[in-house]
Amino acid sequence: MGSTISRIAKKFGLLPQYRLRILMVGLDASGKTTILYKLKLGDLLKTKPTIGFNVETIEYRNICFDVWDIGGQSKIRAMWRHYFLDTQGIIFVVDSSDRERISEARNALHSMLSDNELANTPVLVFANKQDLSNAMTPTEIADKLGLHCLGQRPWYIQGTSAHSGFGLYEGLDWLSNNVPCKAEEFSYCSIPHLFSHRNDQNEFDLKLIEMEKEVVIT
Ligand SMILES: Nc1nc2c(ncn2[C@@H]2O[C@H](COP(=O)(O)OP(=O)(O)O)[C@@H](O)[C@H]2O)c(=O)[nH]1
Ligand SMILES: [Mg+2]
Repeated sequence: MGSTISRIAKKFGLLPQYRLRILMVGLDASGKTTILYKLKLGDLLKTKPTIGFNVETIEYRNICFDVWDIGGQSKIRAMWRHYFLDTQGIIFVVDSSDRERISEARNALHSMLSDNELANTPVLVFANKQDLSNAMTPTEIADKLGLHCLGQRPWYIQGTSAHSGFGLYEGLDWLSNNVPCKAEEFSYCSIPHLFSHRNDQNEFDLKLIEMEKEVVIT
């Protein structure tokens, strides 16, 4: 039944054909949540530091991007690895104006990519906040993050401004062309299945939410 509906929907171009599980990470205040809701709503939201995660499905060019925006404060960064399973693409967000923490961003990126679960997973870097006058260029950020040392792993850096939306869809274009996806990955876009990726996901997510009580937001 499901596959018949899928075939009919596909034929008439009614529903997205693929869904991709994308993890969006980066240091706190790099702009992840702003990007997520700019893509989702086309609008700017006033954000507060993300404790735990936000997840939204973004439909673009016949693809459903399930984007998990995971909090980036140092205490929460240790938890990123719990989300790696089944991840097909990574968006790593950098605040291009934050020269002081670019080496911290580099360390966070390389430490994450050393995890076996993410071997060969394509990495899209959003060099965000390009609207700020003191922003580093994407080329400069690529050097400072050591992207040229990533070997065979597909990577791409895109200058963005989450405020204006500049560059965001160009980045998704690159991801959609570089994430290996198979025809059988076709499915409908609905949020509930997101929690079926792993049995202990709910339990783990609850732990993250619990952390709200512990983490001091500065
Ligand atoms: N100027 C500028 N500010 C941005 C941009 N993206 C995010 N911000 C601001 O950066 C701050 C942190 O953004 P947020 O999305 O909460 O960062 P997160 O911690 O990575 O989720 C907020 O005040 C945003 O309005 C951008 O492209 N340009
Ligand atoms: Mg956030």
